[in-house]
Amino acid sequence: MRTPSLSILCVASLACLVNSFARAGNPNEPVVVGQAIVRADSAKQLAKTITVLSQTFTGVAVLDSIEGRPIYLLSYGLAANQSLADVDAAITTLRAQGTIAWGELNYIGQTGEGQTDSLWLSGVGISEQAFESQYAVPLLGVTQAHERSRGAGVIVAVIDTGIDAAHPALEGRVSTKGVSFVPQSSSFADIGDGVDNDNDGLTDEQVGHGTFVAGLIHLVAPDAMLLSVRVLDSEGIAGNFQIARALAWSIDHGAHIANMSLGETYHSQALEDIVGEAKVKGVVVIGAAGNSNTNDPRQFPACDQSAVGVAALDWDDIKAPFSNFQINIALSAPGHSEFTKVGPNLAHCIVGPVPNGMYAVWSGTSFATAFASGTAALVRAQHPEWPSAATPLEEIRSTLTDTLGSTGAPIYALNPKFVDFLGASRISAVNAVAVGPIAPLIADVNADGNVDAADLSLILALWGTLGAATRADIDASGEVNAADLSLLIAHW
Ligand SMILES: [Ca+2]
Ligand SMILES: [Ca+2]
Ligand SMILES: [Ca+2]
Ligand SMILES: [Ca+2]
Repeated sequence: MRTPSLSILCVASLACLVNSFARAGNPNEPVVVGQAIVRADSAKQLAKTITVLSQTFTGVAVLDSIEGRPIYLLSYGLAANQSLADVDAAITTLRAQGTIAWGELNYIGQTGEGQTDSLWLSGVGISEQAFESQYAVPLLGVTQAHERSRGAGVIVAVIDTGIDAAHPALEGRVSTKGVSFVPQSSSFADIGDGVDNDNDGLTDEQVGHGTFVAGLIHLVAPDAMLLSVRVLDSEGIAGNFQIARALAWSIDHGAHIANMSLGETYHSQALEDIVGEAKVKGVVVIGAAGNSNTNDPRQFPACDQSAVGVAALDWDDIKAPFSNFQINIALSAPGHSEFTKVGPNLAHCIVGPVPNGMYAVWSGTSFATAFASGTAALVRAQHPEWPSAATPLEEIRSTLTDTLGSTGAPIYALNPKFVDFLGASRISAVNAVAVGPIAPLIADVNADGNVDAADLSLILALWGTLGAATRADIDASGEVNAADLSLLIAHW
């Protein structure tokens, strides 16, 4: 665990993260050497793929798959005279022959903050009070928004470094159903391993990222349940295969919104497939634009046509200096913090929880993304009837995005150099929830405006139900049980 420090915020860019491989249009993309991803639509095609690759490479085997999808992680070994270009060539041949639908190297995604070695800053004065009163709260109209929605009944998957569920800021809104896709760790908590896994001189430098993001979502949507889908390691890094798998898991476990405060400049087919599936199934994927102050290369999933990309602004709705800006970005939200010679100016800071009950300040498009996810959760909670005839599953994403975009504050007069590159507007929670009806309260299982015997009947009728997403599973634990009954009684 890193010692909190007032002295570190940005460390100069250090050594390259992992082995790099130059690929057309994507120089210096980091990749997990020894792993490739393929989509093989039948067992016969998969077997043929293994056979063909084994003629060229050593150690070819299926390492893993994405549950319920024909997407496989393969291993391979390279001889001294072979390179990753040879793997790419073999994949291209398999695809041309129709043996696989597609294939790719296992490129790496990470937090925008990890890409630029931006670390959170904790210390004296960064308190719960600073968290609750941060500038984003009045800017977005969060307090007034809660008069119409608090996000009840909505599940937000936080696909990140894990969540410290015991942090007081999260008030029991972290589901016990979380998961970890980080190798050698089954805990979905936001913890380090004491190892500088990416050899950049910083140990566990992105621990706290998921907790910080979760805290901001919860600040905006306090009655939404958070699902910790831990996929980024303690340095904030994961292969594409695991990132796509984490999103697939979120879809399968009832998430309405998937917060992806991470990105990569390689346009992964694996991730594109699952983001497309999310859209069709009504799960809204919200991704960070990235922190490289560029419009090229774009980051994914933020710039995927089936996702919702978010850029970062400051306290005056001016583009944050680091924020990427792209035509594919849908929305903007606050994500910048001001630092002076004597420390952070808390009146102009993004403040969030970090493990061990602490609070910290941070800057990044990851945090703009979290505010957008929280606001999306407020609006989603106003529509327990979705999918409906008017809003079918595949239109939930566009309906939500249009609502957030059309109700936000205009930003282009303030950002004339970035017209059309920061999304439709800066989101406004209070204006977004003004459009729809008042949302049901937590524990209003049948969403009729009251918490009463009718809701109790539903819980009893569904008692013991496992897995399937139902509003009777109030705490999103994956089971309708005594914990849900306790919540019902508490909110009667
Ligand atoms: Ca490191
Ligand atoms: Ca580590
Ligand atoms: Ca009710
Ligand atoms: Ca439950």
